[in-house]
Amino acid sequence: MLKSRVCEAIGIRYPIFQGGMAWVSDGKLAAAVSNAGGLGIISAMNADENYVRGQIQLCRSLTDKPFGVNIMLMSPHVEAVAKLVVEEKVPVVTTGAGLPGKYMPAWIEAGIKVVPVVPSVAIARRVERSGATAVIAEGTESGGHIGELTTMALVPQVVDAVSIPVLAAGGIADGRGMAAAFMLGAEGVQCGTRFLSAYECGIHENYKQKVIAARDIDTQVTGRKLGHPVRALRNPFVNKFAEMERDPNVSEEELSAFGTGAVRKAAVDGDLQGGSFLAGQIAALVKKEQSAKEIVDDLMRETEEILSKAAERVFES
Ligand code: TUI
Repeated sequence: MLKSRVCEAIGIRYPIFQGGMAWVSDGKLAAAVSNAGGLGIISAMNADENYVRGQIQLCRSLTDKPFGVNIMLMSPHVEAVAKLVVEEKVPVVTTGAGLPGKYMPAWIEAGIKVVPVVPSVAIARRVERSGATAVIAEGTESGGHIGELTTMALVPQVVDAVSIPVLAAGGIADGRGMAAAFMLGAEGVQCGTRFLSAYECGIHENYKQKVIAARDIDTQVTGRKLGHPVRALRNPFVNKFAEMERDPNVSEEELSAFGTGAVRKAAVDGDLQGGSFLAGQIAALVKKEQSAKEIVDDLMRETEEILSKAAERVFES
C-alpha cells in the first residue's frame, strides 16, 4: 500500500486529486472521484457564488468524503467565492492562475486546507509561508492556463524548496507518470485530462471523443500575447486564435473578445469549430471512457506495481 503524507493531511485514501477544470469539474464528477478514494474538485471557474454553492450542495448530496473547490483567481467573482467556501466550510481549496495570499488567512482560520497550484519555486515558498497544507507543482504539459517549466524540471525543485507535501501535475495520466512523479519526490498527483473521459464527467460527447482521438502532437498553446498561455487541442478555433495573435493589426481587446466563451462552447455545446477544447499533452494516453473509480483504481494498481518492481526493472540480478 502506497504511503503518502497527502492522504493523512487531506483525509483521503489515495493521493490523487482530480484537477479543477472550467466547465468540466462539477459536483457530480467531484463526488465520483472522492467516492473512489481520491480528492474530487469542483471548478469555480468564472462562475458566481450561487452556481458554486449549488455544485457544493450537489457534491455533498452524492458523497460524505472530503472534496475541494478550485478557485480561479482571475475570476470576476473571486471575492464572493472566497467568502462562500468559508461559509460552506469546504474541506479543501485549491487555487490557480494567481497568488492566493490575501485570501489564505480567512480560509485557514475556517479550518480549510489550502493547496495552491504553483508554477515556480518562488511561489511555492510564498504559499508555504502563508500556511498552505500542500502545493501542486504544475508543469507546462498541462491543459488550460500554464506556466513555463516542465513537470520533470519543476517538481524536484519545488520538493527541495518546501517542507510541505508536493503533488505533481502536468503530463500524468497513468501509473507510469504517477510512479515517476513519486521518484521526483512528489507525494501525490493531480490529473485533469485523464478524468475528461470519465462516465461521470458531463462534458459533451464531442469533447470526450476529441480527447480519445488525440495524438501526441495535437495540443497547441495560444494566448502568450495576452500574458495567459492556454493549452488546448488543435482545431479551427485554436488555428484562428494563433493567426490573430501573429497579426500585428489585431488588438489585445479583439483577441480577448474572440476567446471569450470558447471553453463553454467546447464543454457544453461540443462545438468542434468554435470551442476551446482544453487538454494536456498526455491526452493521447486517454483511450477509452471509464468510471472515475476505474480510473483511480487503474492509477493506483499501476503505480504500486511499477514502484514495487522498480529495482527488478533496472538492475541485473
Ligand atoms: O489555473 C490553471 N489552469 C486553468 S485556469 C483556466 S481559466 C482561464 N482561461 C483563460 C485564461 C486564463 C485562465 C484554465 N486553465 N492551472 C493552475 C495554474 N496556475 N497554472 C499556472 C498557474 C499560476 C500562474 C501564475 C499560478 C500562480 C501564478 O502566480 C503568478 C502571478 O503572477 O499571478
